[in-house]
Amino acid sequence: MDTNRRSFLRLSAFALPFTRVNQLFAGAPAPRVAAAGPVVISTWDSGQISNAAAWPVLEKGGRALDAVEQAAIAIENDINCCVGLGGNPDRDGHVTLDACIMDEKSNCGAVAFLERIKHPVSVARKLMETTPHVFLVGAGAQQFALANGFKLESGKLSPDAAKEYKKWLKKAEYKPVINIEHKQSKGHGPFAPARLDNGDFNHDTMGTLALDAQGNLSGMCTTSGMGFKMRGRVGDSPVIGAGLFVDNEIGAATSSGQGEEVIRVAGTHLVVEFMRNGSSPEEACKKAVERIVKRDPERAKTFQVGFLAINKQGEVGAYSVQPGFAYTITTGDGKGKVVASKSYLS
Ligand code: SD4
Repeated sequence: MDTNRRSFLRLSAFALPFTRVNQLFAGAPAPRVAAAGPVVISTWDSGQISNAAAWPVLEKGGRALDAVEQAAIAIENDINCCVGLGGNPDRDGHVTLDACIMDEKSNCGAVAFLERIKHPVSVARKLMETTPHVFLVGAGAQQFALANGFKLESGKLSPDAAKEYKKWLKKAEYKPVINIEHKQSKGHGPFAPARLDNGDFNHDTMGTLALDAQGNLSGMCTTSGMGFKMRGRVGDSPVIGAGLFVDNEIGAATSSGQGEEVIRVAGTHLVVEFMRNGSSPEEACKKAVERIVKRDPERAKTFQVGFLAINKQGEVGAYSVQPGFAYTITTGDGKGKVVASKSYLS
């Protein structure tokens, strides 16, 4: 099995190849849940790890905000290609993390281009709760984290990431050269490839949305971003309105995939606005995907974007550009169930 596969596939009793998961749940109706009960949803099948950490908080009547933070911490602790310090590095060999969090009062916090700090989501929450600001990046974000007691980690790549980086360096022939961007206008050259060598799309960001027993919504999004990205590149994940948006009157949305495409349309804000205008979560995600595809239908064949949403009634839905996107829902019995998303392309 390729080292980039989500690590839960290696660890979990649910260890099914992803295509099998698709087959199992393909065509399953979008689950609807009672407004009174808590529910948590996370992107991808690896959302089982996040939901399992969020559920105990919700089950005890805890706050959605605490639940989504626990969801993030669990996946940031896991060694996988795409979230946390074990993820794939940028093209210069450094892992840089992006994360954000948003609560039921539209408080939000975000960090981006953060290095050597294990839990960017908790730094984002600290920023939200203790400062007047919502977004810190790079050295400033790290300085803030250290000043607040977060530990500086070694910066060493995980064995999987080191191996993948070595492979990528060979293929991309990447040598830091001034203005290399202009010299490589065709293909990816030294840039992040849309797909990894095993054919998987180059991303698996974790976005989690929760509705608690009090009927309040919160969300988070955490990622190491596109593997082998340009140094300093920030995607949609930490951008409020792109990778995550929560409006406690209406609903919440998160995204995974090619961040640049999501930022261009303020993707998750758009999904929530479609819900405000009467769309179900799935319809709202579909309309946002259509907005992205419309801009350049030919190019849309080359990338993946998936949206996941929940409304105030606890109904959930997803939609993606390409097949293969999935989400995990946990409610009622506390067991995470993986659901395949419908997609624009087949
Ligand atoms: C980004 N949306 O940085 C993220 C990519 C992703 O796992 O999904 N990463 O553009």
